[in-house]
Amino acid sequence: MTIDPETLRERAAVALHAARDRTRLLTTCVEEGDLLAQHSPLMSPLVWDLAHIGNQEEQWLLRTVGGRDALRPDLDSVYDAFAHPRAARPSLPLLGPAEAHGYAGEVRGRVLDILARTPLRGDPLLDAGFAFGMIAQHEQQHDETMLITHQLRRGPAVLGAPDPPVTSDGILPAEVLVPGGPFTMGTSTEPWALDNERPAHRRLLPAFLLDTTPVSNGAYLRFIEDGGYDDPRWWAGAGWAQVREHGLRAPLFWRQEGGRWLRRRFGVTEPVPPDEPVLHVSWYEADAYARWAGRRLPTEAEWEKAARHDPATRRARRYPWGDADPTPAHANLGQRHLRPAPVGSYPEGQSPLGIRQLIGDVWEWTASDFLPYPGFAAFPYREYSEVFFGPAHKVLRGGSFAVDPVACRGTFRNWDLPVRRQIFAGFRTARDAGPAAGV
Ligand code: AVJ
Ligand code: FE
Repeated sequence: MTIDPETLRERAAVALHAARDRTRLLTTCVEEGDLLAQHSPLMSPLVWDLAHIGNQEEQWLLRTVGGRDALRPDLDSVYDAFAHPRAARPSLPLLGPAEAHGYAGEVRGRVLDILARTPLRGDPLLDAGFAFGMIAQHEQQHDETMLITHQLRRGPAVLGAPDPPVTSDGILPAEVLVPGGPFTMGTSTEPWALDNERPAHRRLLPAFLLDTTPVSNGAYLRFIEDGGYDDPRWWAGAGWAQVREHGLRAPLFWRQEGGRWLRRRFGVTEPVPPDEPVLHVSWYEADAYARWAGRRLPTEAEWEKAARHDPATRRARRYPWGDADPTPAHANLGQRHLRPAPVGSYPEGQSPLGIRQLIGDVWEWTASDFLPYPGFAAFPYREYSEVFFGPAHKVLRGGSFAVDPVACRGTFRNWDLPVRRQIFAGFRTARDAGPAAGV
């Protein structure tokens, strides 16, 4: 299917505008001091993200796509994520808040002019407006990163949003059988898919059972109350050392007071809601829970088959509900709500087999290391994905309430270190079906 150039241009412009609206909100709702501060050594100051967003857009859209002269070549090294670890960024000669806003705005003005003049074909960077889509996704990814910084920030709430709508519709089975057989993983046709999602390839999986919903806080509490954090049997690799060294007892942002579990969420402390997906757990915590429950994390391939494969047509779709872009009825995405919806929500977003909340709500840790697909080619730069491939990073799937639809789809792959807890990550569990379940 070919999309006409004006529609592509419009889509790119809409995606860039939406990202900037969110960036502006996240960087204007706090005082200047809070933009410059480092709220956690795990995160950049918010002003770094803001100017880095502008600098990536300058490098890719203004210089590479537009062929224009550099606006601020002196900023490239300051905002190079590989040159400076996050903990070192506060001591860089950063643009101040007003300058950073001015810089990002200046780049954007020129880029919109370039977008209006550039043919969106004839080159892999231009085809279907890929570079514009890539930069819109980059900005939205940093908007999620900045929301993580907001969650780590101490002090009164500055962000508000309505709770997700109540959409659960009765009692669901705990798990769903995904029959064995081949399916198509990855994509060669999604226009704005990033290099690590490509190319489409066949995989064969034996039958498995997958949780219908993400694991809830209530279920996770049973693991805690059963002494899960005191029993080395459940913990893999460096997970037990992390538990001991940091005295972990519960997900990040939780604390116990008078026998009750409370959690801090964007500046508000509240009782832990038992029916919400558990959030702010490391891969080690997810893996330990699964082992305690007599189960395991799904592999990345299992997750994608559950999310994309349509048993009726035996084709891979873009989302669990089909090929249509997400609407608010399908999934909790885009920072419309600042929390996941209760487990069992979003019946309209379920997969053909009835699996819920695969897209949105919480990123889901998988058992898999972040590795290239057969036929992978780094594009357009090695530092987006390739340098992260290997056993150090685990794959997360499905997106959270904090990620925009432009950077979330059935093929989208996220990754992080297995110790990380500040990201908006939860999980669901799986188990082998055994030979009886068949193909
Ligand atoms: C894909 C979310 C792991 O935030 O480090 C942002 C995205 N790449 N800037 C990250 C990214 C370059 C990346 N993740
Ligand atoms: Fe970046």
